[in-house]
Amino acid sequence: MSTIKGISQPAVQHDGSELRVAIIHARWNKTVIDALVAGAIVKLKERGVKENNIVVESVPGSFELPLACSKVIAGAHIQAHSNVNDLLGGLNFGGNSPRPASTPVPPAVVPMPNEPFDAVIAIGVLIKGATMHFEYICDSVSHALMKVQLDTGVPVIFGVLTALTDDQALERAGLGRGENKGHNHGEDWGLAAVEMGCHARRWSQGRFNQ
Ligand code: DLZ
Repeated sequence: MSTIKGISQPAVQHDGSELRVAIIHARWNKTVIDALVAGAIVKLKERGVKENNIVVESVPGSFELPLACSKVIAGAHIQAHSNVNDLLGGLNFGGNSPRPASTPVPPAVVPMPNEPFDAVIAIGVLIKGATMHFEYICDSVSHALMKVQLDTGVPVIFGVLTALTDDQALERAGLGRGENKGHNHGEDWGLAAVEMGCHARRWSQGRFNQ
């Protein structure tokens, strides 16, 4: 039987080519995490996000995700306001004067993207165990991630699976062990990051759909 559940496609295909996105993932339940992170990256790139505008950081468990998202968002703002060229401006990498033969060729200065993040994807996999740990972490992490996005104004995509069994988690990463491989939700999170990143830029400029 078909289902009525699920997301409908946006009216336009969002262009991520100008966006900078961070993926922060936990390392608990790594098999599932790896598939979700890979799925998110595939869709970010498919929507045009450039490889050097995708930052991936890991933390031990899902409980650490909110603080990590908050710090990474704040760090990128500081990075954006410090001018890398100013820091290198005093250095002379050769100029016009001849270089002695013994002097090593200086490395090329690779421009680092130093823009704030347009969106952050927080990825974790919580699988219920025998104790109440699961309930406490699910509840606190989901509230805290919501708080981070409202406090910072940067979209935080909720990529935290809260599964009752291993199989539920595997199926939500497209790794189902039965006939039903399931769907990789990481892909949806990548698309959501591009869509929300584009919306947030537009809305913050006071531009709205007619
Ligand atoms: C402790 C714990 C447990 C029991 N289960 C999970 C889990 O299923 N998924 C996950 O991401 N993290 C788990 N953790 C670790 C906590 O999130 C956290 O890293 C530790 O309690 C240290 O703060």
